[in-house]
Amino acid sequence: MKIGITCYPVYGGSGVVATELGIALAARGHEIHFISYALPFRLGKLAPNIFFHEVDVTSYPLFEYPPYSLTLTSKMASIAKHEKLDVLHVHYAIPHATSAVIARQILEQQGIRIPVVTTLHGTDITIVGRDPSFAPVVTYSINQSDGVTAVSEYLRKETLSNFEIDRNISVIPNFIDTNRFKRQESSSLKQKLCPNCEKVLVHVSNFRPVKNAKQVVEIMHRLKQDNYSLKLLLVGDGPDRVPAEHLARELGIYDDILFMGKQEAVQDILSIADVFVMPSGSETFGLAALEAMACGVPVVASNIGGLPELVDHGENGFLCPLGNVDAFAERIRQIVSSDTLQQKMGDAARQKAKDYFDNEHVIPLYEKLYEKTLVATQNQPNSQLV
Ligand code: GMT
Repeated sequence: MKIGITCYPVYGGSGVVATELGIALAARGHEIHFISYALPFRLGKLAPNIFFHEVDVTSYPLFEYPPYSLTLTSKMASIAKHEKLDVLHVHYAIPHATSAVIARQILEQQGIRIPVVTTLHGTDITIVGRDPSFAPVVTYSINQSDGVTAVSEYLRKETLSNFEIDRNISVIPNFIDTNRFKRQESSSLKQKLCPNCEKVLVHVSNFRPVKNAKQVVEIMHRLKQDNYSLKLLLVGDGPDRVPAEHLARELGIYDDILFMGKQEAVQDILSIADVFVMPSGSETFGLAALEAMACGVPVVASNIGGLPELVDHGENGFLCPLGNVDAFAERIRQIVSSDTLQQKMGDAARQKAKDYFDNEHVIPLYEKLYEKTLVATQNQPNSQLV
């Protein structure tokens, strides 16, 4: 199939999922056209059947706010027509689903039919989408899509209970290439980062307030009070990085933490991790936790959102009450003080990633959905075309 994919190309779970999906689909023989304002950061080298179409953000003195959604719409319509796309798959409702629905209408006027598949990721529903200034357009765009997916059962239910949705939403979870994300311990990396053989806690995020990065520092502080030999690796960057650095200095534990910033080879860092910490205030799925699990790392996470669908409490990690720093510290203490428990939970984490979220299981679900929407669109009577 020829598939157009639109996503936010910058750091963020939805962009990662969309990009990895495009790469995986291309590896299965599909032709992929990314349509976005920048090259998706995880794309790396382009394969012969992966194309990128950049959307200009038109500037004109009259436009105090350049209408990106409209240039995106035009680009989608043009690429779909000239590249003869079979389906447009957009990630994140605002504005991508809206642009795709209008692009489809433009093409219908030219006698061209193309189904729109929308994947809901999280903040497009749980935070931004609920804002009354966006809610009507989110509702419309979801209802007008030919196929809609949510990344967890939690997000599916949230969408249905917060918006007036009159169509089916399928759950297709985040996925992972377990051949790439696997534990490949590098003793030299461990030696360099943790010269005193400390146990390693890892947190990976974009440091948006919803990720509660400062709580990770507080948790580390609690653990250090008990004289545990620990190192905390904080990977990623964003608004809460500097406040987290300040807090670490204030608490006198700055030297026990490495603020590593954005990193490409996350799997190498996860491979030397003993526990992954995710105290998020909202998380529809928790892709970063899945990456850790695939690398055999037990996860200690907030008991919220879609995280209970990923982390089985007591099996492959622990779920803690939101914001309860003491509970997080206690659970981490439990894991790092028992090699047997850590090994058992790490193995169970890797097994869950392989059994439920491997590319091999999840990518075909998208392929089936594309085929279904394509058949339904082709079977529409001509009178339904404008
Ligand atoms: O997590 C982020 O900050 C980015 C955000 C996004 O919308 O790009 O990620 C969401 O989508 C990911 C991929 O489906 C999920 O794994 C994340 O849990 C979800 N983030 C939140 O719900 C906060």
